[in-house]
Amino acid sequence: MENVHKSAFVAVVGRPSAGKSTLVNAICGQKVAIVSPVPQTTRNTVRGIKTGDGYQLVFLDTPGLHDSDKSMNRRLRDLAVHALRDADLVLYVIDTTRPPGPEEDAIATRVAPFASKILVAVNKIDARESDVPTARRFIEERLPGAPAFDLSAEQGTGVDALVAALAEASPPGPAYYPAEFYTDQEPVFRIAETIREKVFLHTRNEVPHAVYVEYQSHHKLDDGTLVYEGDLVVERETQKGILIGSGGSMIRLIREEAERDLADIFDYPVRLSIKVRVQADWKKDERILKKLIQ
Ligand SMILES: Nc1nc2c(ncn2[C@@H]2O[C@H](COP(=O)(O)OP(=O)(O)OP(=O)(O)O)[C@@H](O)[C@H]2O)c(=O)[nH]1
Ligand SMILES: [Mg+2]
Repeated sequence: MENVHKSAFVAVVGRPSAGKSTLVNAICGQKVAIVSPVPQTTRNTVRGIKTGDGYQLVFLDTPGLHDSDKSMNRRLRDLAVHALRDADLVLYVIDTTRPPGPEEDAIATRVAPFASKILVAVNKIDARESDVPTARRFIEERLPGAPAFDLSAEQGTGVDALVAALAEASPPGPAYYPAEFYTDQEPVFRIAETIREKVFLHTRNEVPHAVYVEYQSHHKLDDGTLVYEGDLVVERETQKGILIGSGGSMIRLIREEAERDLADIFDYPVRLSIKVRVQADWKKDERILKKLIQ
């Protein structure tokens, strides 16, 4: 039976900023999901695919679990909770640079019913503030016996051992995607996400959370360049001012950095045309949230 092909959908869960997206990128060997120091960077269930010898793992990178009853947060949480329920395996990412506390406690309670399919990534062991024994004690208390792997998603240390254990724990099953796939995201979604990542990296306070990218159109030029037009939608005029920057410096920085990253992601150049637009209270508009968060 050793040669049976195995596969699993793996829900990646954990508190905001635990390093879930960084870990999925490290495992898949490509930038599948955007990463930033700002909690709640991920707003969708992003799929990353890892195909190895005799196995395929499909990772569902979810928004950080966060208890708040704002409409947007409720939707983000629902995504993670559904992924948890439907997945074959759960990869619970713990950030060793922050003491567990009430947020981690709430997550441990939420994942406990799925204990039999949980593996734990004990992340950020490279960081100076990392406290592995405390994280290990927490896991032993809340999820006794769950396999746990010390690793640094950022540096890639310990990631192979985790992948081997996930492959081993997977049930027999087919490859769902061709071997060369590392994500199933549409190009226009990846472009919007890359733009949003730059906003998260270059703005502060409430601004990153006030932004979404609205796709308008795209077309290809004769030389193969893809031209993408989209709006950066914000909630207030002051945020619009910040995103444009003095003399347009901020929007230029966002555009140029995003174009540079996209040149690595795709095998054709991408040119971005981005406008900044105000739409007050978009976060309370269920229609927009439904479209954005899925
Ligand atoms: N030192 C260190 N930093 C890390 C590691 N993994 C992730 N980070 C950093 O932690 C921050 C959050 O990483 P993300 O991958 O965006 O975290 P996330 O869990 O996906 O966050 P949300 O999508 O907001 O829930 C970023 O600044 C990462 O660079 C690690 O292994 N070591
Ligand atoms: Mg993320």
